[in-house]
Amino acid sequence: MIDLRSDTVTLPTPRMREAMAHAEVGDDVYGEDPTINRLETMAAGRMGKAAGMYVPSGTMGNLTALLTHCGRGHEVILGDQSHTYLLEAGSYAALGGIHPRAVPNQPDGTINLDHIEAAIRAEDPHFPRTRLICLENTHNVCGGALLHPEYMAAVRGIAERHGLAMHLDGARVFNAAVALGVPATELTKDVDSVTFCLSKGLSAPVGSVLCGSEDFIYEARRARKALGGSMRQAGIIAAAGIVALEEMVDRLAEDHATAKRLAEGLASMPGIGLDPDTVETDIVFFELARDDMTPDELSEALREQGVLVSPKSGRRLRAVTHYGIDAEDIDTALSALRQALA
Ligand code: TLP
Repeated sequence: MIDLRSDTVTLPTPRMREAMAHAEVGDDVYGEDPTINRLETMAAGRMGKAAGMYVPSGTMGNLTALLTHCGRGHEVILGDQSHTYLLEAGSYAALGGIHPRAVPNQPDGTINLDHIEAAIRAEDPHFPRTRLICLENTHNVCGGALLHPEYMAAVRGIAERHGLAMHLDGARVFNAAVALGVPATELTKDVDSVTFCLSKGLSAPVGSVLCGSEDFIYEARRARKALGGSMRQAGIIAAAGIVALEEMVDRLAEDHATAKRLAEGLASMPGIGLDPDTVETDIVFFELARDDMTPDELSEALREQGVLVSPKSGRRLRAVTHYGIDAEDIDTALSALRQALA
């Protein structure tokens, strides 16, 4: 199978399995797992923050961040196409009483600065209190679009003027950093907290890290505990995360090149809507621009030829490249697509 459904399907590398087999472990709830401690310190360094906290998933990273920044009745401003708003089961509202203020994402993953500013609530007992602005980089549903450091700084300016905190869902922030050729810290220096995922393009089997100040992470540990996300000898899995940070970041450029190859091939096919210039990282969204076939049918026809993609809402489908997909796989996938569309 050529599995392009997501970069979450990546399997651990041989070096990861070896590191897992030999990981030194302890009880992390006592702060005594040396492998987790090492991963957290390393992750915090890569994000330019003072502290890090290992969590089982990106969803829990974002949720612990929101629960730490906001109290019940507080409001978070976030993009209406953001993963946190659309795809995290409304967890912050269900569990934290946090009110979402969804503002339209632009096709490039940003939120218009004037719209952010206009969404900030005045002090009035009728309103929830705005507390936090969340951004996503790269932006999944906006096709892996990346936010530039200048944009992050501009949003920071708004946050500071209004005394708000900023959180970044940086599930794929290393993809953005590699595509821009800048250290990830350039994209995180303006936020108070950031979650990044080890188990997407970086190929570790489990886990994300939430990073922020010492005080913030101290509080976030209580939120993680409340969610049942404090693990014990989880150094076994964190060991793969260390290998991910050491060895798997720079190679993300290969995934961006294969995504571009896929996008260019797709754009040349009649019945497919896609501008390959908009593909900046590893995610390729394309539209099935014909009525005689649904995205589900196209995806089924591809599955029969050994290629997996994800049908999404409307006429859209998503393909994501990753470790384990090379240029030859892309060419095979493209011929399968040509055949399925014929
Ligand atoms: N995204 C998954 C699915 O949930 C859609 C995927 O296949 O892309 N933030 C962003 C931007 C994400 O894309 C995801 C996962 C998460 C957070 C959540 O991470 P996990 O799956 O570890 O909870």
